[in-house]
Amino acid sequence: MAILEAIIFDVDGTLADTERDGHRPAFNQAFAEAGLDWEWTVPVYGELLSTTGGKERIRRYMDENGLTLPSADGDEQAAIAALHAAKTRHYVALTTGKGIDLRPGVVSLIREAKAAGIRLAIATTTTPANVDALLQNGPLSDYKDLFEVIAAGDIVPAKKPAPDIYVHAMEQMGIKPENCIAVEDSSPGLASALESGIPTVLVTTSVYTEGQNFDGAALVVDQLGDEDLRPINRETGKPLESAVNVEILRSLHQ
Ligand code: XBP
Ligand code: MG
Repeated sequence: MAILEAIIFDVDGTLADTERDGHRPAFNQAFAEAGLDWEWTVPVYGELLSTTGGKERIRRYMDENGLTLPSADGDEQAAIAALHAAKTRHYVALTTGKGIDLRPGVVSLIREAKAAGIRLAIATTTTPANVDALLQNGPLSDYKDLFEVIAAGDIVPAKKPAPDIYVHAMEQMGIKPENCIAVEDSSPGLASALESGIPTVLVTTSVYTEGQNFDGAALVVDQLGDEDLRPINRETGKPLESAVNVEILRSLHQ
């Protein structure tokens, strides 16, 4: 029987609800700064989220709406990259300024797992600077000591739902998929983790992902929960006996 040795966490939607009030306004600020009249409303952004990665999302929006970006030398990909760099600047300012709270139960599960000798890593589509901005000032400000690998952004060319980011994280750790659990919030994230060979995926649904299909997940709950907020099992509609803890993860993994 495989032993649970590591937990690999997604970031956006999983550690914090960053999409609607973090990434989305940062994209809109970058568009306004560039003199574009593009506006990603809450529902429009929800549609666009099925394309992971900010540059890829901008490209999709342009293609679907017949839009172009002015570029000095005709290099549209460079123009997208520049627009996205501005978006990252706005996201970093937004998250390091007023900040975005981590979701309930995230800090306690990470600390409990670390104390139990379980290895921790991150596998995310988002830009590395965004992970730093989200975590550096909050209750996981020692995140560089907690997570032994932070696999993020363009380190792999194919983003979720491709398995590459999880494969990359596990290669860096020198660990086998059967010894890992992934924690995700979205169906592209679930697909990425399963396709990488990780058999056990816990899904904590987030603002934009509540209605998605999570076939193949070991457990789908609305949140990790804490003493006051028990997670609701989406399949049964009933609360778990406690917040998601290491004991629950070990039994899921078996
Ligand atoms: C997260 C994403 C990211 C962020 C923006 O997906 O799709 O693209 O929305 O990040 P996941 P960048 O949680 O599945 O990793 O703009 O930095 O690409
Ligand atoms: Mg996510």
